[in-house]
Amino acid sequence: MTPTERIWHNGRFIAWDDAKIHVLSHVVSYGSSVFEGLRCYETLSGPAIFRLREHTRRLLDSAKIYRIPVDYTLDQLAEAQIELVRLNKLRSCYIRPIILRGYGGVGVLPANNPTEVFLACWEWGKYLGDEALGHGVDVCISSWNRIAPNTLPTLAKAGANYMNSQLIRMEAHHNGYAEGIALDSEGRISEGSGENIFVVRDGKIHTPPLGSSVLPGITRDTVVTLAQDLGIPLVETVIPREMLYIADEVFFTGTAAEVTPIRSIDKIQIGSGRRGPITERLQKAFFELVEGRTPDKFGWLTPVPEPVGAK
Ligand code: PPE
Repeated sequence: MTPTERIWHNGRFIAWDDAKIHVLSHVVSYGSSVFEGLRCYETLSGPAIFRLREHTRRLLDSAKIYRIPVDYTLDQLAEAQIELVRLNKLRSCYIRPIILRGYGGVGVLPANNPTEVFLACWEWGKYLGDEALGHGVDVCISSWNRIAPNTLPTLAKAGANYMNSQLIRMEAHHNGYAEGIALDSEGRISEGSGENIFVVRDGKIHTPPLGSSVLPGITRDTVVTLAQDLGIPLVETVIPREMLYIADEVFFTGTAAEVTPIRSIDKIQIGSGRRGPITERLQKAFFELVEGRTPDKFGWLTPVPEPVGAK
């Protein structure tokens, strides 16, 4: 990762190297953080942040679920992210907002632990490897289940949830797979360690509902909307594990992973073993939109003004 110049902290811009917290901050012992991940794309008319309001809303929703008080409004945080990208003079980047419980009292019950808000960004390339988008990835079903209902809330994008994601991702990596797919506590398909999942059979797309312990992905919502727009039938439904093996196409969605085809699961070839036609259509629609090559008819792109000092 190449550091950028500035990080936003509690209302002001500070140097990258100064964005630090005390080791006894509540978040370090107890995992009390919520965060986001957004991409800013270089479009034909300059840099633009994709679905800024939806991501910022989910950030505040995550904080609300965990009773973390936040002093900033959605508008203020959105504005700060635009300014962050502009100040760092980036054409395209990944933005990582983080809200955490800071240094103060000790103990699980947060007492006098101030909320710290950070917004950082950096250049981030392809998530599951350079070949992933075109050729697809080889993945496995994880031996780790996704977090069960009434344990940790999966509608919150909380730091602590990613201990579960780490187990899934590390196991997959150690066994030579690009990613792992987790089942929920009922044994139904949930999601990847950092992506939502879509399954295509006989021209119809299926994706697990929010009740299957998934993160309500913004890219998931994007693909649902694009499928509707293209007239491709899509249902949100509980999906049994074996449906993956007999699918015509399976793909992941996520801010980092974008729309990534899956070519094998547990060494069983999916469909033709290559990116399928529906995946390709959705991928094309997705990239045309985020790169500003088609009209932004859903109002999902927030332009970032020219960087300071630009010619
Ligand atoms: N599920 C999980 C568990 C998840 O972490 C992500 C995003 C998604 C689904 C897709 O959500 P969305 O980005 O809103 O479409 N994972 C982020 C974290 C990646 C990381 O390694 O850090 C991301 O894609 O930015």
